[in-house]
Amino acid sequence: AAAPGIVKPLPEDRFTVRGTNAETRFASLAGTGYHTPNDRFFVRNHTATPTLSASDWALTVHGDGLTRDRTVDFTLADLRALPSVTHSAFVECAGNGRSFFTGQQGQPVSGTAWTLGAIGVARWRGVRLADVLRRAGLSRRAVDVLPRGLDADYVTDDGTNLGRVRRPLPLSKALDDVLLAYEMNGEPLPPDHGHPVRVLVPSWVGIASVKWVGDIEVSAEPLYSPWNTDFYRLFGDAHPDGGSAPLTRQTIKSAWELDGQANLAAGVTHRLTGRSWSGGGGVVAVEVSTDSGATWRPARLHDAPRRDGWVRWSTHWRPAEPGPRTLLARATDTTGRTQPEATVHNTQGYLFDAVVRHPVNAV
Ligand code: MTE
Ligand code: MO
Repeated sequence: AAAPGIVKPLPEDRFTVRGTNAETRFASLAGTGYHTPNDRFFVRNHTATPTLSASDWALTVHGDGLTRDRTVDFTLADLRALPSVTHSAFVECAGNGRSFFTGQQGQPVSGTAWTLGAIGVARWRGVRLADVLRRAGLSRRAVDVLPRGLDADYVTDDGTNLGRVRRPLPLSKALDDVLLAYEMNGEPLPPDHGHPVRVLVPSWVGIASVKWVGDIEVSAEPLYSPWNTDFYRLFGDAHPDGGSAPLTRQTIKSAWELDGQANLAAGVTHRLTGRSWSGGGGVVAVEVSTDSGATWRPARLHDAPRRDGWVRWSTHWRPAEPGPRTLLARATDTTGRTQPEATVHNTQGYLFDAVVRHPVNAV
């Protein structure tokens, strides 16, 4: 079931495939561990997965934000010789949950109609971007850092060539917690997730985590690309002055590890599970409702709040009578923020954070 542009097998029990994108089915995470196994981690490709040779690969760091405007190359062996760090973090598409703008709020949006499965949490191993930039010779004038992928040029539906996927990071974030990752869950980075090296920007929207990185421009002037000007900002009635600032942190969400319209036997107690996460900090509480929101009760949390990660939770439920039901889950994070009833609309459907109505059937 491989889709054009995706290398790993995409069995239907794990993925919903949309063109060159594959969404993780949350039901397939039930009973798996904290980290999303590589074979069920979602894939978001603007074009197609390139097949790159790790031994031929090199990263070029260049630009007028380096001392004496240098150009410095790093092979994979060079990166592996630097001190390594391992960090558990999610990658989540800015448009995760987008389909609910239309499905729950009746609002039009453009882009891939994800449900909630455009997220995964992995253990990433690599080197700190800060170490690489300092070794390349960071100048005090540097302000922006622009990683660019080695995948093909992205041509939009109307035929405009936007060039290779690239998006600037402010220097402050680049020097904070960003990795150049070469391992995912203890394996070399798989082709679909950026082999041999990707950028990993903890807690930020997925587009920041550029895969198959080939060069990084360090600039003394602010940099722009379609991925921080035309996309990945909030546009629409709530943002009349040309859109919001470029998106950075992800928002807060919860998902049940159940397919939509799952059948659950009436008169039987079920143990139901799910996961909640927030780019604003760890999740500290999750409440669930099995009666369309009339009553709520706390779910049992199985993980401590984890910045950049998610928490697993469970609840027990015994549907009394057969019939359609709606399950709800709502998370609160360390900043005290709780998922709202609705998300303020933006035309490209980013950062959906409202409580999702999950339909099931008691049978
Ligand atoms: N990097 C490159 N080079 N090309 C891409 O198409 N897609 C971005 C980002 N990095 C993309 C990329 C988007 S929109 C997301 S959500 C994440 O990669 C998805 O990462 P994953 O496919 O490993 O889940
Ligand atoms: Mo994305």
